[in-house]
Amino acid sequence: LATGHAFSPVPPVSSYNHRSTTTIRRPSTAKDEAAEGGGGASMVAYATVDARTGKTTGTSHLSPDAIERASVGNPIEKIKLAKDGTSAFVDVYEYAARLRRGEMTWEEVESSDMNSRLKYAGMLHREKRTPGRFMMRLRVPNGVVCSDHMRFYADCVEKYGEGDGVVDITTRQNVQLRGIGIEDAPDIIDGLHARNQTSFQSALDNVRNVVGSPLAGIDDMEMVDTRELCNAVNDLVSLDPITRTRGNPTWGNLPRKFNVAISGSRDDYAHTHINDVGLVPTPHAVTGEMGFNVVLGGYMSIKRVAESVPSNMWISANRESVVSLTEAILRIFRDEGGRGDRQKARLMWLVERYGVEEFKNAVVREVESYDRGVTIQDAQPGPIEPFVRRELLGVHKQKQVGKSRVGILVPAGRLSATECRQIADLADEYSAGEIRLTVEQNIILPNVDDDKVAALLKEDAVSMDKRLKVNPGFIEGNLVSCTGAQFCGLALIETKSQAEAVAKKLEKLVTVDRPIRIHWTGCPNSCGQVQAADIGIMGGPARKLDKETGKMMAVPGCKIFVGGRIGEDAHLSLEPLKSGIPLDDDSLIPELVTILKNQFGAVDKKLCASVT
Ligand code: SRM
Ligand code: SF4
Repeated sequence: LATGHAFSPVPPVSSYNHRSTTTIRRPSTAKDEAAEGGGGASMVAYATVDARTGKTTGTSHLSPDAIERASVGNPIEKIKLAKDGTSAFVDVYEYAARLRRGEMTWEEVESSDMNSRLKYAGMLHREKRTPGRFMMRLRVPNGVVCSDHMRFYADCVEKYGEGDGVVDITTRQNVQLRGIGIEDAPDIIDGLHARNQTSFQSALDNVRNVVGSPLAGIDDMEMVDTRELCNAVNDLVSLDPITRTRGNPTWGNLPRKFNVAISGSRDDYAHTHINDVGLVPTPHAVTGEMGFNVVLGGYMSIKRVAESVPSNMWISANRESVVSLTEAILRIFRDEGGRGDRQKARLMWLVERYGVEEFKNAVVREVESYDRGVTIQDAQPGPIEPFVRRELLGVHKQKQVGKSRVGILVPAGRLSATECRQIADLADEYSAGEIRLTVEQNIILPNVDDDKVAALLKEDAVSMDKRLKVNPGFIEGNLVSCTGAQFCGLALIETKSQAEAVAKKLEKLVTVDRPIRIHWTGCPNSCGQVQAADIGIMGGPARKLDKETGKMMAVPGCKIFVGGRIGEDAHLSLEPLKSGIPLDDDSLIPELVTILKNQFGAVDKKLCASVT
């Protein structure tokens, strides 16, 4: 696990509280000039240090040019300039204290804090669906947690009831706690920090959870153990170099979110092709040294879905190289990335502005300026012999003799408090307390003694009538779903519960002979990565004949994407095969059955039964 640095709400005594605000010249606009009586540039003031924490502000790390552009940039840029978010966790403590003392209600919390700035503490107000309640997003580098974490998550959410108080495993191998009230947040933050985890800087314009291989250290086909590298990148972005507390303001005012994935094997479990920075394990062709080819710019959004592009860079697979490369790209992105249109602010746009070769040169120059002895070489040739991506669910031998990994389905990544505790108990009994999370929103228990596997499979918590399963069907077991309308205000449809229900129905109707990855996403942001799925279901408008009135009426619907691929042969399916499909069983299920039969070789269950 990453190095622990507990948060202290009391600012450490330091020597750098010398300057709390500064001003820069802002390019004059017609409006500014009119306000100032015409002529001359105006000035913009921003805080450089938060006196309460002694932490520098995110803005203070930006280049003057970036600050100038932010000051005339999109509304989020202006909010970030006006009131920096990197010390917003202190406001959480202050609000919580006042709420607990009955001095205010949550409705009186400043709206920009409630709905935007507290995201810097990982707290996302679910205003539209559960007003006053927050989702708290953690950072779980490489998706490694333990039984104590699971029990703590259960304790955090349980009081909010079975409906609202749940724990989700996310598509970034991460954890989100739900139902949280601000008044309880300090205890959760302290509890996380005591357990070497944090929620800080996990949302808004920050680096997101660093994804690695869920089989790190236990895989006989492993090329790189990604755990130390994910922890190192996580520490880079979430550990303040001066105060040594969680949350690093240096990377706290990026133009947009920033995703890093480090793969450990040819399976590419981390999905390098859909991350801003993807590290693809590749040995050096001449020296044989293990390293990474670097791919850049992959992302999904409403306006654009882009697969990563090769950057013609190769780095050694060690901590110093990985951190230096990430730092260099972050520095360039932070200071030069777009601050205007948020739909054009992801890394890909900057790479395209430079051109790949020029961007590479800029990264090389930046890394050289650190003078750490890190070199960037040209990309190395990838392997040519065929490779079949391996499954994560079920029981598989590890590289350690006598040990197995056991992958367990968590349908749509959703866990109740009870299920969290069941997983913790299983982990204590069979995997020395360790639990791995996957981007498919499932879990793996590593290091299970071979002779204990049979007992594990007989455990009630994973019996076939329960949600958690070791050997689910090929459809049910490969479900991924974004949050959807139960909690997400952007959702056009409910996802997780429908995803689970539809998968069960499909399992009853057809038989397939291989895993079929059905992903659900509630809106075009594609948090559920539908373009990478075998079959992707994206919320969208639909119309259906109302039998009573005889008129067409708007109903919840979807677009269906088919043919996305993951692994070495990754491919994104950019155009939907079908649009405007109503979500009801009469419409969606037949469409899916047809697709499964025509494109994935599915056979009717009845037909199968009659043949056998
Ligand atoms: Fe996402 C915004 C949930 C992975 C692309 N995403 C959101 C918000 C924060 C919107 C909101 O404020 O409600 C969602 C919070 C809902 C909630 O209550 O949970 C949300 N995204 C999620 C999660 C929880 C889906 C899940 O059920 O697993 C994932 C959390 C990952 C994590 O642990 O940090 C999640 N989101 C993704 C991914 C997948 C990935 O990273 O591999 C993507 C596509 C990849 C990418 O980012 O390039 C993704 N989410 C977006 C976007 C579009 C980004 C863009 O550049 O426009 C948004 C909208 C935005 O950021 O403005 C968004
Ligand atoms: Fe919300 Fe849309 Fe992301 Fe689903 S895809 S979690 S609906 S933003």
